[in-house]
Amino acid sequence: YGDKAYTLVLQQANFDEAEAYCRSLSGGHLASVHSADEWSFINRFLTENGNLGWVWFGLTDRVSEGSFQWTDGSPVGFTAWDAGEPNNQPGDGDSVFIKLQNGARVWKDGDQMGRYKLLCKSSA
Ligand SMILES: [Ca+2]
Ligand SMILES: [Ca+2]
Repeated sequence: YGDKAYTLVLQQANFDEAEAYCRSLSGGHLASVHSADEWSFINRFLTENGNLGWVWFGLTDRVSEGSFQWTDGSPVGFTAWDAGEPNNQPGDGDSVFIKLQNGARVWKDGDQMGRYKLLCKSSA
């Protein structure tokens, strides 16, 4: 989408491992999302690649509880939280993953040690 490359990694990792892997790509971080159009693109991408849910992307409030930031440092604007999220659970709900439920993808904060697949965004 735009001038970025998106890479889906099917091997499961915790949030830190996921971000570290994405940083090994040129200009890479766990994916940030900045518009409804980009979110639609990511939804299509995950649908076409195994109809995946349970995927890490780049949102976290580990630095300051309750203040979510993208790991690539870009400003937070667009969000697609599930109803009732973020609820800072489980744990502190430090890191956010994409969940597929009832045929739609939503954002949920969860335990950063959870092991999920990952979506990176890097320079094309
Ligand atoms: Ca939290
Ligand atoms: Ca939660």
